[in-house]
Amino acid sequence: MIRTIGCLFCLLHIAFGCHSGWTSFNTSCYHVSGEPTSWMDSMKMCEMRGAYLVHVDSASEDEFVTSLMKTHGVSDVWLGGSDWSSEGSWVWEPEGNIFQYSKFTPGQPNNHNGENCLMKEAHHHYYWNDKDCDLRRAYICEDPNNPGNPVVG
Ligand SMILES: [Ca+2]
Ligand SMILES: [Ca+2]
Repeated sequence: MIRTIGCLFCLLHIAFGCHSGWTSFNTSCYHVSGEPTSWMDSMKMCEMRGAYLVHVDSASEDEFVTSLMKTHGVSDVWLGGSDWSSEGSWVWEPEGNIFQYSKFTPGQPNNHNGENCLMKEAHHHYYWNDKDCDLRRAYICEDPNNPGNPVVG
């Protein structure tokens, strides 16, 4: 039954889906950039595309992002989380929503030398880590308005 519903969504996405270069998952479209970019510049690049640096709100979305990383051959990506405004309080930027879901590597976040930006790392089994915001890495933008999703609200 689930498989049938999934296929129905696939068909809808072919007709009304995400723009070229973007991948559909639930109510959002996602774009992977392999261009090594700082966390702040990643935020800006996503905003220029009418999106935001990806917010990972569930285990299923986290698994989807992992699959995107594998498909695009990127080992580390910036996620849109930060504890920049209040040390130890992790929020999704730019709105500042507190994490409802998180998947930090054991021992992380450790604020090593003042790390405030959220990265997902292949060499830590795709778990999360706080990292130096100035590091240049790949990033994933999320556009929450998936035109292929028939559910409104
Ligand atoms: Ca920190
Ligand atoms: Ca860290």
